[in-house]
Amino acid sequence: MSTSSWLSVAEEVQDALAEGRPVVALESTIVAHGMPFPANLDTAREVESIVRAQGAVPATVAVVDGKLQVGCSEAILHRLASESGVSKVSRRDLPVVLAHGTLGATTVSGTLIGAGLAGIGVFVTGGIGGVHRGVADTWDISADLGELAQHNVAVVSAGAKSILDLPKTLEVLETQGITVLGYGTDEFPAFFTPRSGLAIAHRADSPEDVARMMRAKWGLGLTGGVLVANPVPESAGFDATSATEEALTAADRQGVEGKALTPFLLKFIAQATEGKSLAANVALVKHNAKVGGQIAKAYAAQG
Ligand code: PSU
Ligand code: MN
Repeated sequence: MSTSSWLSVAEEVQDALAEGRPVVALESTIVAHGMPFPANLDTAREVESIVRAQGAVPATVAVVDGKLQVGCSEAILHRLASESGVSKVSRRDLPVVLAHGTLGATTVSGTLIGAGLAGIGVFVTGGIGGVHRGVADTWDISADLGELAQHNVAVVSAGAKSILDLPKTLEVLETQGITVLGYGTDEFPAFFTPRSGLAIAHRADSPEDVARMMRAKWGLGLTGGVLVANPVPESAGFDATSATEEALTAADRQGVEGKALTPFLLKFIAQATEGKSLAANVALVKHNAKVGGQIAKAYAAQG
């Protein structure tokens, strides 16, 4: 079914999909570029085991040996977390990294392609990319937004990253027809913190509720994603507003742009907050993994 010369789906993942059992896709840019070693590796492993504890099979996506790999071994996770020079891969980069056979970490956008091709309905990340602040000058809008519109995948995310222009990010999500659901909230979460002050149109209060909306959207034949906006737990939330301002100023001064910008900002904020933002990031990803595993289970049960 899902293995071609450019795509490889791990056997465990293929078996689960064939039998209609729950599967959760996971991205790898957060491992290679979003967190420092060894917190990145510890988090990647813990996220996989949280997904398993909910009764779902984890499928970390990456580019390995000339294939888009859906479901990575422990050895590959270790390489993604520890090697330097791992590419950050979205749709435009995929052909190059595949052709060269080099190691690539997929962003939310790249991971959506793998999940879509394999037929995985639920995907867990930390926070999606979106419209960057200063977009009028830079035109920097994450490929995540366009890709979310193209695949029948529900993405569990702590809103969008607070380094972004969140009102404009919500506008693009609406234009692209992406169904944004506040998970137990009426407000769009802001990554490190549960609140942004921005109201969203729809909410869901249980995994079954989300799964039913996924079934409704795709059952009707509507293509495109569902964004489950799951707030960081209150106790783990952290206000990184001033560190974010500092990070944006530093990026501007140093001329950091393009694909380097998001990793630069996350690293700067983690250093400026002495690891407090990193702790919040780890906590929100783990929380998303739990909720994502539950949604995958409910989705499979409704199939
Ligand atoms: N969530 C995190 N940390 C991250 C990311 C998400 O907690 O590093 C990554 C995702 O891979 C997302 C990417 O797709 O950041 C966005 O990058 P850009 O803004 O360049 O599109
Ligand atoms: Mn960008």
